[in-house]
Amino acid sequence: MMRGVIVRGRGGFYTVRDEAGAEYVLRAKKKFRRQRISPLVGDRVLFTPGEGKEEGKEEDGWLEEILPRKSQCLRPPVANVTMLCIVAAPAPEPDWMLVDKLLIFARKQSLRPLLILNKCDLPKAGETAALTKAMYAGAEVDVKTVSAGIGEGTEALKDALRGEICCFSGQSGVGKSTLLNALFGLSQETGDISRKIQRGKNTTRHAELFTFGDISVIDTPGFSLLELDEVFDPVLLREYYPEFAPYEGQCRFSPCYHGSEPGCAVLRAAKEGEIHPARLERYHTLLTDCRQAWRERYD
Ligand SMILES: Nc1nc2c(ncn2[C@@H]2O[C@H](COP(=O)(O)OP(=O)(O)OP(=O)(O)O)[C@@H](O)[C@H]2O)c(=O)[nH]1
Ligand SMILES: [Mg+2]
Ligand SMILES: [Zn+2]
Repeated sequence: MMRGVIVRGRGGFYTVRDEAGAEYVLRAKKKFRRQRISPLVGDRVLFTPGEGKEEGKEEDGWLEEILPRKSQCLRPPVANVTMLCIVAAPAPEPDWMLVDKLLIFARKQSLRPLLILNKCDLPKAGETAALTKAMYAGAEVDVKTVSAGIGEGTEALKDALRGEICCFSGQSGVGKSTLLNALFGLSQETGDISRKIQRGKNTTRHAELFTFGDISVIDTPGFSLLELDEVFDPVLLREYYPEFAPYEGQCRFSPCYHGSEPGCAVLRAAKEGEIHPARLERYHTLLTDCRQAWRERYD
């Protein structure tokens, strides 16, 4: 058997690249379906290559084993990534709730988050960058400002990606594919926003892994809806907000959800301008959702 990594999957066939860079198209053994395991882009696998066209018959190669995953995402569906690159831009209008959910998701999976603000060539970019820096100042996430269009900030971004397996995620139209094209000289299809809205579709349809020296990147289709996958005790939600950490243990009640409890140190800090009000407001929305899901967990 040979060893490789899944770089893309389409209609039941998986393309696997071996260590030497050769690609093989494989079918997954039936046992995966029985075990309810979907092979994912990024999976490290063992496989048997096909026999090729000998005496008129072409034999498929087989995906035999999926090696243990270091991380797993369902949306986008990828395995073994180490860094979650959350891409946003002045246009389309940023969905900050999606950014917050992706940050929580990254922390839950122990992925390094990186917030990339693309399209800094647009007139509104200064305003978006200022808002981003204000909202995420205490959130322990690096923010990189770039333009795939004019090539600004791309070298610094590349340096931030070194040694990582980076999943590019975010809304459709923020420029994930354009950015990867600019960074690595790829020629993936990109699409303008007005056409996307008309068609209501993504330009990128499938996740795909690319490797360049010590950087691996996965381009994924954009999305706007993200459910925090599993139901968890709402008291844990606050742990995904590093800006709350300095105030933990200082609230009147213990545990405190930092919801609307009197004597809450986090609410006080927000009032004093130490925590951005919009970020806290979205936390409260998520807290409400999380509490409801938790109450209904046995229904
Ligand atoms: N002005 C400007 N436009 C950009 C920049 N980067 C991308 N775009 C444009 O934004 C549009 C969307 O780019 P894509 O790369 O297709 O976006 P995507 O995030 O890959 O979208 P999906 O594949 O649908 O998820 C295209 O018209 C790009 O030309 C940039 O830095 N500046
Ligand atoms: Mg794309
Ligand atoms: Zn509190």
